[in-house]
Amino acid sequence: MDRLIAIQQAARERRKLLAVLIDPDKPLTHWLRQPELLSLPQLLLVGGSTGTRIDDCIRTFRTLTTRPLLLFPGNPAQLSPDADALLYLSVLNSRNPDMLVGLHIRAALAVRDLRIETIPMGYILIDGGRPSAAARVADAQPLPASDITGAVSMAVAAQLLGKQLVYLEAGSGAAHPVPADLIRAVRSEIDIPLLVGGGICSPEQARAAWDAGADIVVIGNHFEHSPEQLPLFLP
Ligand code: 1GP
Repeated sequence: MDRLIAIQQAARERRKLLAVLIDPDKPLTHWLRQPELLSLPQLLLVGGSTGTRIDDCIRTFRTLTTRPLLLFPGNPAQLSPDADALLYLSVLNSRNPDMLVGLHIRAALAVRDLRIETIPMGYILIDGGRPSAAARVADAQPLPASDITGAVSMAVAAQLLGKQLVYLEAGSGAAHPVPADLIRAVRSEIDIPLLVGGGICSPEQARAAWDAGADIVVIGNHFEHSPEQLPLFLP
């Protein structure tokens, strides 16, 4: 099934989704020990700021779950033909043109030849209260969490540029998740589905993001330490 259509349909029907982020460079044994947990979130994102062992990771998780596996690459080495789709993301507040379009051009033929669904996504870094690997790797200056106009402008620009998703990212392990007022303002100005992640480590924080208008909440770190809590976070 077309993953983007499924996400758009869920957003239209106001069905909230949980995505678990799997970083191939981190220990994955907790998932191997309890693979049944992987059937609980609606989506699995695979990638990280620096990781390279994507192919093996996708193949392993393919044997553990039937859930869609979406590539969430930090660099063009993080591609795999065995994924269900690729989030072809541009870091909109990067100062490095490579992160906006340069890497995409260099990887374009390889991406086309993967023959998997490719979903253009605007990725917006919001200050989460501590330096993030995503901001470092992307050479981006995260927007202050109070800069609602800036975030709305970036998200609307993403939509006008033809992106199909917008991701508000506070950074993995953020001290503060993206605030609800910022999510709400962005949600009210765009029509495309909205992902929110970074620093979400309680069911209440996940609920607050969904209630503010996130269609998909993305959680990585917390489930690396406490995968057994996954059932508590379901939308
Ligand atoms: C990072 O938004 C994701 O790209 C998830 O962040 O690891 O803090 O949950 P956490």
